[in-house]
Amino acid sequence: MSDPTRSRWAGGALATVALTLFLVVNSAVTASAHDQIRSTTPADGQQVTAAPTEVTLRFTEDVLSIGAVVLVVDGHGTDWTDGKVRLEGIEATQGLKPGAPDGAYQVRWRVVSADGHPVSGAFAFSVGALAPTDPTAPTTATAKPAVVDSAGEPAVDGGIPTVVVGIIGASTGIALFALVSFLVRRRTGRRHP
Ligand SMILES: [Cu+2]
Repeated sequence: MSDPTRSRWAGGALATVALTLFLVVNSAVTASAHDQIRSTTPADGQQVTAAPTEVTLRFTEDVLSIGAVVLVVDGHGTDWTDGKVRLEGIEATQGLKPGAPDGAYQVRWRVVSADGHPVSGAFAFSVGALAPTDPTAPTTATAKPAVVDSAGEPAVDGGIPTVVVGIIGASTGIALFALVSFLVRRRTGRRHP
């Protein structure tokens, strides 16, 4: 008892699931290709005794030599950067003017990651005895820098997030189920022409 309508339905469902799976995996790979900030000098939340002459940001991959901006802003909103960002491999280094007073500083940065997407974020440090504070955020100074991608979504910190792994797992299961159903229906159809 052949049912070509059901068989076609199964084929269509399989194609849909396969396409969904492809898109999910593809977007996960794309997301993980963004450069992530790996470390900074001074470190986020660090208290240094004397004003640094420069700040350095290190990324997971080379940053493109275009569109990089680093601002180092004190509590009054004054930017203490001097000259342009120097980009070398995974490092972006920004010189500072001498004479920056003791107090809290926020480093606001934006670079173009190796895959061509802009990534940005901010971190804080302090000079002297004061603990670093973030003038723009109500959270504590130890808050992690907000790394976002071009779509404004938080970038992945160190690999594919758990939810994506879950989606991939679920999609794979559904795809396998659809494939098996499809093959079973085809075989059934052949046995009963
Ligand atoms: Cu990207």
